[in-house]
Amino acid sequence: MKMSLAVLAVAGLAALGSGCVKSPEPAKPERVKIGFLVKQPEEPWFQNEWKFATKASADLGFDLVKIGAVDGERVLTAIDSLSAQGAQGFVICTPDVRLGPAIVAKARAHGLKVMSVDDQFVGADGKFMDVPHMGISAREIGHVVGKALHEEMTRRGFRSAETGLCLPTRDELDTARERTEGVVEALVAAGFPADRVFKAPQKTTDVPGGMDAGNIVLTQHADVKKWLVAGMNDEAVLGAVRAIEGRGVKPADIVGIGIGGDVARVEFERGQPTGLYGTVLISPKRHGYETSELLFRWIRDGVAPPAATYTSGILMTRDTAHAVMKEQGLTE
Ligand code: FCA
Repeated sequence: MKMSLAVLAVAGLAALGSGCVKSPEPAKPERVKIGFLVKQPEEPWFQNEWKFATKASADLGFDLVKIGAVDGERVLTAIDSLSAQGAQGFVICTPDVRLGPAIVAKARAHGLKVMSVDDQFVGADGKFMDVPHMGISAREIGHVVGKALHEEMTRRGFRSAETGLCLPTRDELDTARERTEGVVEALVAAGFPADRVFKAPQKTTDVPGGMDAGNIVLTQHADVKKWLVAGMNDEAVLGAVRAIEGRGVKPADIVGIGIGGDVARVEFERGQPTGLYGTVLISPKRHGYETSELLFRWIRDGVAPPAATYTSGILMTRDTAHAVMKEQGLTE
């Protein structure tokens, strides 16, 4: 039952006036229910975030509603539906960071707490919004990729003049732009010529999106003999690597290094090495479990999450993947 504002105000004044009126018993805390919305539910990274969020809900005792929200309309309907189901908040990787103001407005209207994960909301002024966030330390991870690409090309004896960096980009998404800028910064700092960096924008952030961008680069630079490949995630790199392999370039002449781990792990299990040489392993456990836990504690205990948390990554290659994952507790 909802009391009108006027009734509440009168009751409040009466309580103040009497000085000793007992405040009503606090409502019995309901069981916490939170939503976890992701932009690309089919991507292994997001599947794993959900998996670890589910683990948190079981460990800590709250209800979790997983929602694939692939466009703005679905995000906004999902928030209404979460509120109708009695949820008190949600974690979200939004399909478009510029939806931030609309998401926050709707969450506020329903009294829901919101935390962003992976992709940080951007306000109308173009700045990151003041919403608790957990993302990866994108530029540093890009540096790890760039340095590793250079080390491997040197080890294989590629000459710069015959080599190109094939780089699918997604500059409208900050975390993606910082990753790919970081790659180029480290590669150029190590001595790779800036004019051998060949970029193409990705329309979608999945394997086909990486492949299309890769094909554009390949068409424009058909003379390149050996390829380094980087991108915002494993999918982007794998797509571009497949495009290069599809033109008959041997895996020995391709050094692709992704960011993620889940897609690369499957690729590393293939019998023969492919152009996907390595990846920077990032943590869906931290992004799924910790964000849910932070939101849960915010709702239950009133403890707000840190303003921003940026998680790190670890380089692994086909040869070291097993050991790295074991060390991270991700495999036997
Ligand atoms: C973004 C990407 C995902 C993943 C995540 C950490 O949301 O789209 O693939 O890399 O950041």
